[in-house]
Amino acid sequence: MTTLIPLLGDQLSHDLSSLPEAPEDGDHVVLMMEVWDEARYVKHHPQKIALIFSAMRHFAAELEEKGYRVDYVRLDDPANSGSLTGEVQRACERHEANAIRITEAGEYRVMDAIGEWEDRFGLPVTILPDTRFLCTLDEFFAWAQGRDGLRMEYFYREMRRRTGLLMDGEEPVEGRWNFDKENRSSAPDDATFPETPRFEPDSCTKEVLALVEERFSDHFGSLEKFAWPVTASEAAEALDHFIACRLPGFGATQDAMLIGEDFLNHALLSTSINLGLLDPMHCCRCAEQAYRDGKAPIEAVEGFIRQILGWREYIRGVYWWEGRGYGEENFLGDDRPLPAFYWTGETDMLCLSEAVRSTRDHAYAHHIQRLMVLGNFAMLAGTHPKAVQDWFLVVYADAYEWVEMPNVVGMALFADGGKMASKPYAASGNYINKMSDYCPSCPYKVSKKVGEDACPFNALYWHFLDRHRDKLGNNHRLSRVYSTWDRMHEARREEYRQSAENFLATLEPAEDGWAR
Ligand code: FAD
Ligand code: DLZ
Ligand code: SF4
Repeated sequence: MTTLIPLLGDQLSHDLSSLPEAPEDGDHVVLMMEVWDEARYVKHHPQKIALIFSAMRHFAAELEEKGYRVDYVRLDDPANSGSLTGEVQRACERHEANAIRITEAGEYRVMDAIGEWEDRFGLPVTILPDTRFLCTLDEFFAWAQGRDGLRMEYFYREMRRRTGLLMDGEEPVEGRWNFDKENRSSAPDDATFPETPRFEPDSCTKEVLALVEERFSDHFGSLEKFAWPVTASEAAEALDHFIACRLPGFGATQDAMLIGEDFLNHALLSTSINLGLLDPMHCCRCAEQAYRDGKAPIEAVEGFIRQILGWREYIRGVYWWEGRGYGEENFLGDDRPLPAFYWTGETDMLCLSEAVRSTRDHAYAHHIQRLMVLGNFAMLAGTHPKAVQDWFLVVYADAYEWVEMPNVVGMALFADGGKMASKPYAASGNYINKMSDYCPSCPYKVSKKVGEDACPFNALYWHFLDRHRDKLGNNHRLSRVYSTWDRMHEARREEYRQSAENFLATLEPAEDGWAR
């Protein structure tokens, strides 16, 4: 009785629910497959494909070393059918499997494929929950049931209580749940940041890099600076380095942006956590320990833990709670194609060209660049949510639909009409100027509100609020900005409208073929 255990590219955890605890527990074969369909359903950044393939190959070797039977299908295997279903079918025949066991996939698309296997192959298929999250889907659904808005802050408090993280008995440590106010400073111009560890490619990764270079050279992004952790031990090293060197400054510079500083004090751990190389609870516990040992301040540690225990779990819950239709939402009725510069980086707006450059070089941009520069601009310009989703899914090494899509739809674009955020994350150039050192070096003038050389964010901000007044006008969190707008002379308002429209007319749409 052979059980086939297909293990997906983002399921690289030794305690995965589908894996037997010990290799000798029953007759089974673990199937891992590099397939064209997964590598190409969107045109992922080459670093993302290389990261996944290299991490898969390293993980397969670790399983074999522990004594598991592993069947690993490489992308360039001439018999490779190119799809997960095709490879599972071939493996069932090769190993005369009587049953299939798999841990649930992270997204609807792959779950749909798995759902067909039982009928297709005439074998029992057991789908086990993914236990690598800190909140089960049933727990999340119970929390979400009957609520009007799904506010992350309340979910997060419940998770703190449930896990005991940063709790003194029933109370949050230092008497507060959230230290965000302390985490909104801009980075001083002379700030220095510790080097992030680079994980130099070993021979396995080099082989993968050559494969990816050859097969995916038409994708957006460069492979040159590839330095991601590809094993659990490298990921553990990255975590230790972050806790010791960057966590203490994490809070203070969390929302800051600086020219040429692509990482600041960010953790760079999302790729490892999402692949399963790092356990999210372990990350939180290590950060908490640093606080308890007096090595990192509460605002840094609370901020970091909130990202993982709060945001990450909440985003995943929203993805499954809202259902597949969530990706179709378009509350603001936006229909503009994605501007070409998201792919080419060719724009004079320095904040945007810097964010695209970092994205191209590292398959990474930090949160505030994603939300307040790239996302904010896409929303202010009225870009179609599907085009924005495709871009975010393609370009980041940590992007999987379950995490990318709610972040784009609910957080960046307000395309869900406020299920996640109580107001749009819309900002003018003033915010970017406050949080970064970009504006003095930008050809646009952030202090100018309208006209050809004015910072485009300024007029776009008002244009956005004005054109969506029917949908946003009664949002009480926007009442002050709408009063400001109403107090302006009509001639001034018209200048803003005209300036924004003149700018929008200059935006070149992206050519087809970059994302799919
Ligand atoms: P840090 O800033 O150091 O944060 C620590 C950890 O917290 C991250 O590693 C991550 O695991 C978690 N985290 C923080 N914020 C979020 C969040 N909003 N959602 C989920 N986890 C979070 N994150 C992804 O993992 N994949 C994506 O595809 C993705 N797409 C995004 C798209 C948009 C429009 C926005 C606004 C955010 C997106 N994020 C995504 C969330 C966040 O930007 C990244 O997790 C973060 O930038 C990763 O870098 P880091 O590890 O240095 O994170
Ligand atoms: C993202 C990805 C890529 C690029 N390639 C593979 C692959 O070749 N084989 C595989 O098993 N998984 C891959 N993945 C990850 C899957 O797409 C992932 O399991 C789904 O996105 C669900 O989160
Ligand atoms: Fe960005 Fe405007 Fe500042 Fe230029 S002036 S960097 S466009 S915010």
